[in-house]
Amino acid sequence: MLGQPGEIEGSASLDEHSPTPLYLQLQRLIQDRIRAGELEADEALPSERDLARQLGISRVTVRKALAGLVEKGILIQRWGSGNFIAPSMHVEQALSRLSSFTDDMQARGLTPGAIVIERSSGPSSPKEMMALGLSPGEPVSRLQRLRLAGGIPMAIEHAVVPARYLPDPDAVESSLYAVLIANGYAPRRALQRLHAVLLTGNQAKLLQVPAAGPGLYIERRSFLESGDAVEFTSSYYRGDAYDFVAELTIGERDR
Ligand code: 16G
Repeated sequence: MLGQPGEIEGSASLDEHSPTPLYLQLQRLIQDRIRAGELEADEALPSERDLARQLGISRVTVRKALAGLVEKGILIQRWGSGNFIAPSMHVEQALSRLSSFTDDMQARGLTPGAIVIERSSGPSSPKEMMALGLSPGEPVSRLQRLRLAGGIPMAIEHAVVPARYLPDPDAVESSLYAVLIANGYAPRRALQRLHAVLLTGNQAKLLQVPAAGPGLYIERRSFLESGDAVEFTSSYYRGDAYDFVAELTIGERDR
């Protein structure tokens, strides 16, 4: 295993004839091992020199791969003792700031990502209609995505947007907010509520955490400057990934 200097299973999976550069292949190999639970938080990686020797690649390539993973927050470098698997994906989000997933991750130096699970459009359901304050049957666009930070799944998000603000859910390639802003419909204010849940088997599988593990359910309703609702998003976050931080100030009355 990668964590045991001297033996690396899967060294055969680096293919020097592949069009994918070797450093990217090595990054994937390490990330796959983390996902599979074969490399655990705080586990040390073999030294650069050992990895290079065992995989039959140059130290420069190994260094480039590891530096990329450090940048993504997947590995941490401890001065003088080498590279370790980062303790866990732990991200703080200020509860009082209206930001997108993409902004939040970029602000932490993590690469945001999204895997689309489902896109659809059609007349709003009664629940969507109520949440967005729409007239009966008014069309909506829906987008269900697995959100990733540095390749690690963080949340499953289900966004519903009135079709007049997002006529085509296919228009969202990476950031929903970027598309809304580009269309002139920037979310200005949001109401958010959250509570703890136990993740279902399917959710846990997507988030790559143990089944029935803890999760956070978060609902966000965002509004335009005009006061009209622009999104209703319900999300399931991995319980170990996010810290929501709220700043509290004393009320006028109590001063
Ligand atoms: C955040 C929002 C979500 C919004 C998404 C847009 C929470 C709990 N939710 O994940 O409501 O739709 O950002 O992100 O923070 P995007 O612009 O990267 O697609």
